Amino acid sequence: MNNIAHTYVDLRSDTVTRPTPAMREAMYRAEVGDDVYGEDPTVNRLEEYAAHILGKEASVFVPSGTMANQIAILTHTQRGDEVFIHRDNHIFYYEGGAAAMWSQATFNQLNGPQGLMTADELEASIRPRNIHHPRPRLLALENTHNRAGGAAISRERFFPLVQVARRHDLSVHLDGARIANAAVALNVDIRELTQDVDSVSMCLSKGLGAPVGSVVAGTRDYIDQARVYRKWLGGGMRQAGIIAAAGIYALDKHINRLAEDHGRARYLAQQLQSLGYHVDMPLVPTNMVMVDLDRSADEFIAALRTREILVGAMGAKRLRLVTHLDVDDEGIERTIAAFSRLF
Ligand code: TLP
Repeated sequence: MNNIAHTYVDLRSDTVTRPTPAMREAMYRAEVGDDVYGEDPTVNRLEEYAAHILGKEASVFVPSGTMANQIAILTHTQRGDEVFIHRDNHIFYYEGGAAAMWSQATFNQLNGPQGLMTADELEASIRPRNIHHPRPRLLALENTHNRAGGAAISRERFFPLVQVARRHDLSVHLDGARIANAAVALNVDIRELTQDVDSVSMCLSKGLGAPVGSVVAGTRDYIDQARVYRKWLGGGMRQAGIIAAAGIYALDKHINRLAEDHGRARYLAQQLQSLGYHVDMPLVPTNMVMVDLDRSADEFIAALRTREILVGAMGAKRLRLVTHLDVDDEGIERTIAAFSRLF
């Protein structure tokens, strides 16, 4: 496994990207201070820059996307409050039940195609204020939607949900781990996709290529409170400018290039389809390709691994392939060749 990064085509996730030489140079040169005292100039710069990109007053730098989402929920809710969420959202599906431990919110799981519940279902699930019901408090959205195949969701499509939330006095949190992918795929400014929500989390360590780090953004008051929860969770990171510098570099240089990853994913999807594979394409795809098999995903993954291609499972018979900074055209061709031998 030692040489995986160099010899394998690693399509398991865009989290596997390694910092480029230029990003490492920016990290090497970063000015640092103690961020828990608010004195790390590079972290402060990243937080201002990320807030600007996300169209919010302020943001806070945190170690991971999971911590970003958990802090966001903690900041919006009181114990027992109700969070309306699609059952396939990362916060519900992949965060180890963390909200049950930290915010102790109640999760009302909704369904609907492409990672979105319908406005009617949301409306119908919000119960009147009554001693028997939890306090309806938060709507949680995700864009791009991971389990829905990396679907980019346009404002037009999620706005009806925000309208329902507003009518019922719910706040709205957006898990925007890959919001930059969504904006690039939809050809809109990131702010068009964040302007309607109260808080947004964004990962620097996925397609954007930083080694670690996420941000949560919102109003200044909201972020002041989020900083308290970051400390509670042990997310205060001291001389974090070293990694914040990578985040600044990523925001500067790696947003527009996401279009390349999307192009490679599209090409890969087309080639796999023409080999006879069933590829599940969302309405607006980004950097993910979901392949539905008629056999066990685990066995298929093991066979691909012997050909030095790494992919992930998204279900018993479903594969996920994710393109990113460290996968080039040659890697895509090697992947197609490996799939052609396994059909
Ligand atoms: N997702 C990972 C796995 O956890 C599934 C991946 O490989 O895609 N929100 C979304 C939408 C995510 O996809 C992820 C990571 C997170 C949050 C959490 O980020 P981290 O891994 O930094 O805690």
